[in-house]
Amino acid sequence: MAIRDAACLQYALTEAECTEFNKTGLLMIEDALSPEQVTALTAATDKIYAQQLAKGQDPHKSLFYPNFIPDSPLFADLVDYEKILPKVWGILGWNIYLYHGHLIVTPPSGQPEDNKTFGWHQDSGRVNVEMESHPRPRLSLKVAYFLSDTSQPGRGNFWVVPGSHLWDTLERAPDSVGQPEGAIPVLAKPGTAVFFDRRLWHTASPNWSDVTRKVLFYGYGYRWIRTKDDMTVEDLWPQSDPIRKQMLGWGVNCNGHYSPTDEDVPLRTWLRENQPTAAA
Ligand SMILES: O=C(O)CCC(=O)C(=O)O
Repeated sequence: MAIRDAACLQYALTEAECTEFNKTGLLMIEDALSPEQVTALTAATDKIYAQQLAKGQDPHKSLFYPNFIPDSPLFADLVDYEKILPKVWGILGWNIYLYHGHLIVTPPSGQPEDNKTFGWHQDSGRVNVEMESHPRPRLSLKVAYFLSDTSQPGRGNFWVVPGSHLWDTLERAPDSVGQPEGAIPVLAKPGTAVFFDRRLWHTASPNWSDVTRKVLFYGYGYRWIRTKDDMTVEDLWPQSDPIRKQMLGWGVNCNGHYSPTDEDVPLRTWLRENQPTAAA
């Protein structure tokens, strides 16, 4: 369900959630998706995966599939999902949109378990080099919806170093063996939404199990940040309500990304009426 009336504020970011996210760079919301939603989203994901396999995708390698929102109305419905978007604006404020989205399917690797260092990184590439400040600015976050069961390690889990969002560098284990100190696998059941700060040092990991991992990633950032994939979502604008349209990157003109008018940011108008403390 999209953002319509104040009922969605039952899912507003709580003080405890805010403290947790600020402290660790991470927030897990279990059962954000119902089992029925997980089943339907999994079917939509499987359809894309089958198409990509038919096009030559290696069945033992991860499928990284950006710009997936236009592929199914079910994916578009999560852009302004009432259980999640209130927490996103609780963290970032109202001048936001979906700057990036990708779907990842991680099949069993078919390889024996090893102890090689994973691909640790912060999000946003050159932003981390070219922006002067310490700690780095938050700018964006991702919400990862887990469709498959990664509640046990070894299933291609998302890994993080909690609290590392305030670090500019990550000390890696020597000789590319082992994981950095403090690193943990995120143990997420199907239906869990995992929020992570873009600065949090994180990584994917190999899937040594026989359970194919499926995750949907939604990246929210300020409206003055450029899209990070093609985001060909313009065709969805006409049938979207104003807040979803804002999330899908609509705006009056370029200046409105920096100095938004009320028309640019219907979310601010909605907040003025329904959650004035968040409208500032
Ligand atoms: O696939 C994963 O678990 C990690 C995804 C990731 O690194 C990202 O979305 O930035």
